[in-house]
Amino acid sequence: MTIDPKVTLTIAGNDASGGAGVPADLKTFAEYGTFGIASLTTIATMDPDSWKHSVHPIPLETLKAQLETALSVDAGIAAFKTGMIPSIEQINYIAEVIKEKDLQNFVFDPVMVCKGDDEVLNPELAEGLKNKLTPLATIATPNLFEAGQLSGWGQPKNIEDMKRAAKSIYSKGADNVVITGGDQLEGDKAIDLFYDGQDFTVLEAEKIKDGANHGAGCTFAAAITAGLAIGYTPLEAVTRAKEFVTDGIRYGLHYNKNVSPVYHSAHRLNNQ
Ligand code: PXL
Repeated sequence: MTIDPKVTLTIAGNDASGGAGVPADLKTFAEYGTFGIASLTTIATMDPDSWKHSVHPIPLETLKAQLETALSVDAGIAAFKTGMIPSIEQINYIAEVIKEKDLQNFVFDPVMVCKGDDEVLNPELAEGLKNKLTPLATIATPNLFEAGQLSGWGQPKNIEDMKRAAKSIYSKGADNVVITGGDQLEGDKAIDLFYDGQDFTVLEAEKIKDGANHGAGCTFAAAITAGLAIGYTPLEAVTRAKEFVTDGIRYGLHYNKNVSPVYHSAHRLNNQ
């Protein structure tokens, strides 16, 4: 038997609690049968009592060395994603590498804020994400807050607002946009909106009461990445990623009094 896995790469931060960031990405990549590689941008740690986040950026030179290693894989990178990026220098460098190496299938998760923490990335970084990485994205995956920042229209409150934001982000150069409303919009459905420049598709799932949603955004974007790597179309990748993350939220882990992350293996275990 020959097994010839597609290679997937994440350029993101380590969440020391294992639910979001690189741990979410690598576990999700493995669930899809892809061979995951990570280049770390930063490390996020959480105070056990207050769950206040601290970020510990990785030096630019160390990110460069990791990417050199990652990109030396003979099979090539079938698809990749970005997550938390702690500095404008790193954003600029990552954008340069994507262009120089002509990397394909880029899932751009414009991480600007962590759940459970009020600290939003500084405005300079939001501008960098908007101007340097959005134009390169195959699929951009902002949540409502991030869609408001990338579009400049403020946080969408309903599907019409989401459509306007998606069009704006598309016009900045992303080939496809999926805005994750998650459980934030009114009503009993968790709603995401996909836009490919022509058609809007509303994706619905049941809102899960008390669901474990820490890391849901990263996991969703990682599942889309792996889906593109194994040949799904953007809409197929997004649709299946929503099923994947919905099971992760439903069967998530009670980590401690502060946080409940999605369980990245739940979709497989629930469908065996
Ligand atoms: O969920 C956003 C996120 C992304 N990346 C890292 C994180 C978090 C939230 O905690 O720690 C590394």
